[in-house]
Amino acid sequence: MNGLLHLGHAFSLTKAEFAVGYYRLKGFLCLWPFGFHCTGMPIQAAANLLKQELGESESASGSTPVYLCSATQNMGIPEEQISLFTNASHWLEYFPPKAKRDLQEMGLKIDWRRSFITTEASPWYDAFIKWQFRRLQSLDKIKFGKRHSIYSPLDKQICADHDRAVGEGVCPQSYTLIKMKLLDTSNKVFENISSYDIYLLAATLRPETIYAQTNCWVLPHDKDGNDVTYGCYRSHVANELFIVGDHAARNMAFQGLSPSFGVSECVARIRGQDLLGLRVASPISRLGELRIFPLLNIFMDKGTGIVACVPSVSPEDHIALRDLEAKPKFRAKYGIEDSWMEGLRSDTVIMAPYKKDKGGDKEEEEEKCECIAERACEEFKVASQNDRNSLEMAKIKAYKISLNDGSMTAGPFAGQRVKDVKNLIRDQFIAENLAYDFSEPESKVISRTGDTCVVALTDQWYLNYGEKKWKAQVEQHIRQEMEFFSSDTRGRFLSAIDWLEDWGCSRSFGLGTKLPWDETQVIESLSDSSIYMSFYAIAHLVSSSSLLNDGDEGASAGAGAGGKVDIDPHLVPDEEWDYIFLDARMPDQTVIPQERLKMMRTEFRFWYPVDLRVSGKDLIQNHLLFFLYNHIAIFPPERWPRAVRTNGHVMLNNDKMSKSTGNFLTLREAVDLYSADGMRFALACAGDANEDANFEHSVANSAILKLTYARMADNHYAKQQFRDALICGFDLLLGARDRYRNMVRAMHDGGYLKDLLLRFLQYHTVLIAPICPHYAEHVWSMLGNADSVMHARWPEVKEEDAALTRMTNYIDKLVVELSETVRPRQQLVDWDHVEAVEIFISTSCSPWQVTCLETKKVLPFVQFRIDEFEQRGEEAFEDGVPFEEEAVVQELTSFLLSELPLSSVKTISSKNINHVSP
Ligand code: A2H
Repeated sequence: MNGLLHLGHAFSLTKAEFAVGYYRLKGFLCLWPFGFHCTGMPIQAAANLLKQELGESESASGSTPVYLCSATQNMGIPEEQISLFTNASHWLEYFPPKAKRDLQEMGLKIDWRRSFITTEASPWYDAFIKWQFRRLQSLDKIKFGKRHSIYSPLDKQICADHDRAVGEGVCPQSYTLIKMKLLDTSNKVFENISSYDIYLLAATLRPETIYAQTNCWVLPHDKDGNDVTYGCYRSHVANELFIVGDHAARNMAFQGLSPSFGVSECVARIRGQDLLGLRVASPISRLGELRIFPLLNIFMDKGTGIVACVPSVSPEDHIALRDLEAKPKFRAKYGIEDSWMEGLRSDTVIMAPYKKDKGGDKEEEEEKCECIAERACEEFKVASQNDRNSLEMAKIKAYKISLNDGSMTAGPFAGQRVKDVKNLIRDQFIAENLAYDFSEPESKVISRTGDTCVVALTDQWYLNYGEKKWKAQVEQHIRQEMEFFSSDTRGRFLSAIDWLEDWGCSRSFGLGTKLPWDETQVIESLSDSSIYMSFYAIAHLVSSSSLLNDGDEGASAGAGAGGKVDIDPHLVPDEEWDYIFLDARMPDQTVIPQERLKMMRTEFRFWYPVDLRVSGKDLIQNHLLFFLYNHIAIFPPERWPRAVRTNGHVMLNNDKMSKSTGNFLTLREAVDLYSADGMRFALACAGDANEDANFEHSVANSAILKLTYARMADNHYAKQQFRDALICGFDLLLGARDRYRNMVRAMHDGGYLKDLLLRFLQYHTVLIAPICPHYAEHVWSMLGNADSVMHARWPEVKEEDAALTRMTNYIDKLVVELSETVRPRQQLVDWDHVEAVEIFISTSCSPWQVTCLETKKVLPFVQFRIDEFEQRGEEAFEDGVPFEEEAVVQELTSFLLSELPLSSVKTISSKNINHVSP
C-alpha cells in the first residue's frame, strides 16, 4: 500500500471477483474480503527517502530530488501535501481509503466490514499476529541463529524480496574459500605488509576436489588489457591479511571475515600481474606448495576473483592449463617458467562412470574415469579456452557426472560417494581453519533505498521451512488435495518447495508487529501475511478500521455495529484465540465475553477453509508457499486451503506496463476511460494462464459498445477459464440468437417467440453478470426484476436435444453447400440465372454404402465419412439421420430462400424414385 492500485492489481483481483460472482449465482454463500497490507520496508523506506530529499532541497544542496518527483508524478501524492508523507503512518491514512474507493468503483463484491490494515495501526490484527507467532514458536517452527541472508548495509538489515528494487527471488550463493598462505613476499610490492601472514582465498563450489588442486589462478588484466588489482584486507584475526577482490571483501565484512561487522580495511593493493609465479602453501592439496598462474576468464565480481585449479574435474581448469603448457609465448608473456608446469595434471580426486551422450550406432560402454574433465573436453571437442560453447557443454557434463555419480579417490573419505561426503569434507576444512564459509548474492540485488545489497551473516529468528516433516506435509497437500486449475502452477509449487529452506522472519526496521518475545524485532511482511485470511472471519466483530472510512459512512457501516468488542486486544490470552481458531475448549474465565467468543468461532468455522486464493505467479515461491506452510502448521487439516489460482502479469497493448515509459494505467484511470464493465470485460479477455496476459484498448472500447445486451459457459466458469466463459456466455450465445432471428424472420414474418427471447435475455444477463455486473444489473431491472441479478440463479440447462441440434446443423450445412459448392460451377451452370433447385434426398444409404460403412473400407466414400468423423464423431458412420430430412427441408424452405438467391426449392425423396446414383 505505497501507492495507488493499478491495472495489474485489478487483473489479479478479477480472477477472485469473477469466481465469486459465478458461485453466488450457483447458489453458494461467498465471502470475498479485502485487507490492506502495509507491513515492511516499502512505506518506511519511502517516507525516509522523502524526508531526506525534502531536507536536502530545503538546504538547497542542488541535488535533484528523484524520489520526490516520482512520489508526486507516479504515486498520485498532491504536491502541497508532500511533507505529510515524511511520516510513515500518514501513508496508511492516505492510500488505503483511496484504494477502497477505486475498488468500489470497479464494482467488486467485497464485504468491506471485514477490511483492516496490517501493522500496529490495527491493534486487533497486531494481537492476532502475536498469537500466530507464539503458536509457531510453541510448535517449534521458529529458531534462532546465524544465517546468511541478502542484506542492505545502508538500511542495516535484511533485504527481503518485497524490499528490493532489483533482484526479486535472488538468494545467497554459498562458496567455500580455500586458504592458501603466500610464501613469496620478498617482492617490494609487499614491503609494507611483509610482517603479516598473507593468505590468498580461492572461491570454490567444489571443496571436495581441492586434494587435486595443481595451482592457483588470478586475473592479470581485464579484456581491454587494463591492470586488475586485488586488495590486501585485514582479516578477523590480528596479523592476518586476505588477498581478495573488492567485491568479495565487501561481502566478507558482513560475514565475520573482517575486523568488525560491516567494516573492510584495505591496507595495500596488489596487481594481479605481481602475483603471477609466486608460491602459496596449500595444506589440502597433495602437492602442498603451488604456484599462481594467469587465467583470463575470471570475473572480478564473482567469488574472490581467485580460483583453485583442479584440472582432473573442471574442464575450464583442464583446458586453461593445457593452453598454458602448449603456448610458450603465452607463458613467457606472464613470466611463467617451463619447469613450473611439470607434473601438474596427473592428480585425480574423483572417479565416475563416463559415457558419451551420443555413442553413434554402437552403444558405448560406460567406463570408470578418473580424468573426467579431459574426457568431457574430448567428447565436446574443446580445442582451447576460447571455444566457449563447447566448453560450456563439457563443463555441464563433467560437473554433473562428478557430483551425482562420482566417488572420492583421495582424502580421508576415499571410496565414498561424493554426494554423501561433500559437505562433511567442507565442514572438516572449516573446522581445521583451512577454509571459510562464504556467500554472495547470486546476482545483483538493489534495495528500495537504492543500496547494492550483500550477503550478511546475522543473528536472526527464522521459520524452519526446511524441516523435513513440515515440508513433506505441505508437499503431500500440494500433490493430493490442492486444486490449482493448471498443471503449470502445481509444477511451480513443487519445484519451489524443493528449494525452500529457512526464512528469516524478523527485521529491525520497518512497519509491522513486534515479535512477542523480542520487541526489538518486527515481523517481516511475508511472515505476517500467511494466515491473515482467518482474521477476516472475526474482523467485523472486533475492530472498525476508521482509517478506511474516507468519509464514506455507508460502505463501512456495521464495522463496529452490533457491539464490537471494546477491550485491549493485547490482554486476550492465547486460550481465547485457541478457542476461536483451534479446537480448544472454552476457558472458564474470559476477557472477551463468552457469547462473543462463540460467535467468532462460529463465523470462523462457517467460512473456513479458504476455498480460493488468487495471486500473481511470482508469489508462488514465497507468499503462497508460506500461506500453505503456516496453515498446515497451525490449523487442523479440515481448515487447510483448498485452491490457489495464479496468473501472469498483465501487459498493456502487448507491451510491459511501466510507469517510466508511460504504458501504464492506474485502476482509477482505467475505470474512467472504459467504464468499470468495459475494463472488467477486457480483463476477462486478457488471459487466464500463467503467461503474461494482454489488456487491449480496442477490446475494452468494443466491450462498451457491445454491452447494450449454457452449459459450455458454465463449464468454463467452473474451471476458472474466464476468457472462454466470455466467448461462450457472450459471443456464441449472441451468435445463436442472431441465427434464430434469421430463421424466424424468414419463416414467420419476423414473429419471434416472446417467451424464448425473454428467456434468452435472462440467461444471457446471468451468464455475463460475474464479469459485467453493472450492465447485467441494468438489463435485469429492465426485464422487470426488482431484485439484484446476483440473487438470480445460474440457468438450469436441460440435456441437449441432439436431434434438434443436428437438424439445425444440417440446414446450416445445406445453405453453405448450396451457396459455396454449387456456385463455383458457374462455368457449367449460370448460377446467377438459376432460380430453382431440386434437392434429392436419400432416406438411407444405398446397400453398397451400407456395406462400406459396416466394413469401414478405405474407399473415397469412407474417406469422406472419416473426414466427417473428425468433426462429428461416431454419428458420421450412421446410416441416415435421426430426423425426417425431407420434412425439415420443406419446413425451412422459406429460410433457405431468404439465405439464397432462389425463387424455389423443391425436394425429391429417394423413396419416390427408382434409383439414386451414388
Ligand atoms: B569451482 P559459479 Cl573442480 N570467475 O572450483 C570465474 N570462475 C570462478 C570465479 C570467478 N571469479 N570464482 C570461482 N570460479 C570457479 C573448483 C571446481 C569448480 C570444480 C568443478 C566445478 C567448479 C575448481 N576450479 O565450478 O559461476 C570455481 O571453480 C562449477 C561451476 O558461481 C567455482 O567452483 O557457478 C565456480 O567457478 C563458481 O562458478
